[in-house]
Parts: sequence; structure tokens; C-alpha cells
Amino acid sequence: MAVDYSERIPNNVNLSDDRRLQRALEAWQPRFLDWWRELGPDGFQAKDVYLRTATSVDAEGWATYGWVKMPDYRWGIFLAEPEAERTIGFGDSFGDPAWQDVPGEFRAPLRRLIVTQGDTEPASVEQLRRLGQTCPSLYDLRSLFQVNVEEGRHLWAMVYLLHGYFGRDGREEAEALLARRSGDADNPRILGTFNEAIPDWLSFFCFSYFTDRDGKYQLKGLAESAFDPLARTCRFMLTEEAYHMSVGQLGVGRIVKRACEVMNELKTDDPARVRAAGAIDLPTIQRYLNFWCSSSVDLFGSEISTNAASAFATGLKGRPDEVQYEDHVCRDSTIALERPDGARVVSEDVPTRNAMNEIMRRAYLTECEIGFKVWNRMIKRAGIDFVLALPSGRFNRRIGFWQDQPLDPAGKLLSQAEWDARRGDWLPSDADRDFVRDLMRPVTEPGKIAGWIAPPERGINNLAPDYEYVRL
Ligand code: BYC
Repeated sequence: MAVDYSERIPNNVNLSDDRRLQRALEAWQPRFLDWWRELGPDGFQAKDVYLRTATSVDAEGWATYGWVKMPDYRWGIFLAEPEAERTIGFGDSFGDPAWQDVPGEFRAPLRRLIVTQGDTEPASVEQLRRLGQTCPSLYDLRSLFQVNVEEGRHLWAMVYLLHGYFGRDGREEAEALLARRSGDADNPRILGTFNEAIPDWLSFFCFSYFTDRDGKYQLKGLAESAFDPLARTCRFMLTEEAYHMSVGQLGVGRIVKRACEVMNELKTDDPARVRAAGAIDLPTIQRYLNFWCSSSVDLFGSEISTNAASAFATGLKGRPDEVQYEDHVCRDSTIALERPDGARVVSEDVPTRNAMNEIMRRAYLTECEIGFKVWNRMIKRAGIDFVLALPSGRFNRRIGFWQDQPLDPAGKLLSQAEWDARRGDWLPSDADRDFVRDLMRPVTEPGKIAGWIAPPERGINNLAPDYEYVRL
């Protein structure tokens, strides 16, 4: 399905046939651009970047490469192809026709879901705003900007739904998406992780690995929605999410690889010596992984959630890949969940619908293992005796049953004193953060790479890894 690029807002939704919607979006566009100029990538807005742009939503057209100055990126509105006679795949209305409009009774919760999803997109651009200034290479700088512009487009995707289907309330919410600020004390972004600082590239790669993967799972849940325009919008967003996660996995892998090289060159496993040689030691990498994993795990919400139960029952949000389950209604079934009870862990049967957040979180954590296998293979191949471990989904939680519980990364309950004594072994300290941040100095000469990260093995779109991906 081709995208109409002759319009101010490229789209495949026949925007020109809906003058009201077109006017609303055209009024929002300059405000988006003001926001992008103020809070988008700092210092690079006038530079040419080798970026991928979607020109159609089919397999061939969604990745067209060319030179673009970021404020000229063709953000637009692209929905995946409609599925003929699509029916609702789960919940109380299982088997009924999908909705092409919003049923009145579900307006508020559906808007809340779209706003929560939409809020994360500009938040991440704000979080990464200054990162370009310490890029390890032009290849990485381009990756950052590619992720940034696509998050910008994901914001457009949610704003289209708000403007198109929620009238005045939707327009007000679209304004508010440009008004909240990541990390702001008075008007923060909605979800915890999106108010965390991302001051260095190790954090960025961890964020892309863990937090973008939450994005994947949430979008997959919304791609099942009975509200067809939301489902189609999220299906198309998912095509871009895979790249973001690969930036994370490859980025962490290259930092691990460099650490191993330095350890072997110096014949040491002393973190201080690895640091002195300008690389990031493996225990520090593990602490960053622990932090970003635990923060991203919180994004699935509480283990028991009536919000999640009613979103499932009403057809607003399903489970990722709903077809894999046998029971799509889950009216009478239960699932066993463990929870802390003083110093013990007890098991409790809860209605499956109330446990939807936890079901998603479990699937997410299983997928998170993949990167660890790859990184650990790298470490083993380098002949080094160290294993990076995915922390338990209970570790360092701020939301749900396990919130503020003293647990080690394996998920074992500890005494408060043990936790206080060992916390610094498991989460980045201020000194770790200072070290990692100070290590990062910009490397912008084509073909050069910072000393704390290995070069990429492959370039973008069959170009060489040392190609001049950003013209400075
Ligand atoms: N931080 O019943 P509960 C992405 C709130 S990432 C702060 O536990 P529920 C991306 C919750 O909102 C994907 N607050 O949870 C990645 C609720 O507040 P209200 C983003 C939190 O509602 C990288 C209250 O606590 N998409 O795309 O079942 C770069 C009680 O909630 C948190 C979505 O999240 C938290 N971590 O589920 C760029 C999809 N967790 O409503 C982009 C849409 C919970 O009572 N959102 N709360 O004021 C949802 O499906 C649900 O809102 C949640 C929470 C899964 C987030």
C-alpha cells in the first residue's frame, strides 16, 4: 500500500478525503516541529543523516534509504493493510466483527491506553536528546537518529488516532503529549522508565534492548485490539521496533566484546584495570543490565490488575500473539502467582484475566534471555570465565507485589540489612555512572571508533561499517 508523499503529511489513510482531520493534524504539525527542534537531537538538526523512511507499508517499501536533515524527515501516518472481515480475537466479544470506530462505553479506557503508549514516544526522544554529543562513531550516531525519528513517527501514529477518533478530548491529549517532559518534576512523562536519565551509550543500548522490547510486547498486545485502526497502526509500528531492539543487542554485545579484548590483552579480570584501559568492565555492564531490565519490567504494571482484566474482557488490549493460546476468553480460568508474604513466598490462584500483565511480563522475560545467550557465547569464546545473567523479574521493582522488596538479582528474598550491604554489587552506583559518562567522548571521524566499544561487524543497508553515515 503506497504512501502519498505529495501531501504535507504523508499518509496511507486518504487524509485528503477527511478535511476536518487533515486540518486538525496540520494544526498540530508545527507544534510537533517546534517540540522536535527544542527537544529532539541537540546539535545535529541541520546535518544530513543517512536515514530509512517508510514509503509504503508492504515488505518492499517500508525501508527506503536516503540523506535527510532530521526536521525534514517525512513523518506520516501509516497503517498496516486492513484484514478483510477481521473479527475480535479475545475477550467477551470474541468472534464479533472488529470495530472501525470507538464504542462510546470504551472511549475513556481506550484513550488512556493510546495516550500512555503515545507518551513514551516523545519521552524517549527527550531522554536521548544529548546523547549524540558523545557518540562512539558515525555509525552509532546514525542508529541513534534512526531510532529518534521513528519514535517521532510513532507519536504521529498515536496522535492520528486521538485526532481521528476522540474529537476535542483527543486533540487536548495530543497537545498534552507535547507538553509533558521526561524527568520534569511538575509535568513528567506517564511511565517510570521514561523519566529516567539516559546520559551514556551503555544506558542507551540497555534501554533499546529492554525498554524497546517492552514496546514490542505492548504494541503486540494493542495490535490484537478490537479497535481496528489501533491494531493496524501498531502492526506497522512493530516493523520498526525490531531494528531498535537490535541496536540494543548489538550495542551491548560490542561493549562486552571490547571488555573481553582488553581483559585478554592485559591478562586480567580486575575491573579497575579494565577501566584504566578505557573499557567498561563486565560487572559494571551487569549492573546496568540489572537496572534497565528491572525498570522495564515495571512497565508491564502490577501482577494483579483490574485495568488489565477489563482491557482484555472488553477487547481493548490482548495478549501478544493471541493465536498461540487455546482459550481466548479466559472467563473462568485461573493462574498461580507467587507473592511475598513477610519473609516467605506464597502461591495464590488468581483469575487469568487479572494476571494479564504478568502473563505478558513472563513472555517478555523469556525473550530477554536471547541476548544474554549471545553475549555469554562471546565471553566464553574469548576464554573468559564470567556469565552475564538476566535478573529475576522480581528484582528491584517499583510496581506490584515485589515493589521495594529486598531481593537479590536471582529473586531470593533477603533481609533488609543484606540488601543494604549488597545493593551496590547489583545496581550502578554514582561512581559507576560517573565513570561510564566520563568515558564517553565523541568520535566523529569516519572509520574511527571509541575505545570502549568494538566496531560494528556490518554497516547499514549493505554499506561499509565505516561509511560516513552522518555528514557533520
Ligand atoms: N510507571 O493496574 P496497573 C514503548 C500505573 S514502551 C508508572 O498496575 P495497568 C517504547 C498505571 O498506568 C510501551 N506508572 O497497570 C519503548 C495505572 O495508572 P492509572 C508503552 C505505572 O493499568 C522505548 C496504575 O499504575 N506502551 O512503546 O494494568 C522507546 C495502576 O496500574 C507503571 C504501553 O505501556 C509504571 N511502570 O497497566 C519508545 C501500552 N505501571 O491508569 C517507546 C499502554 C503501571 O490508574 N499502556 N502504572 O492512572 C498499558 O497497557 C498500561 O497502561 C500499562 C499499565 C501496561 C502501562
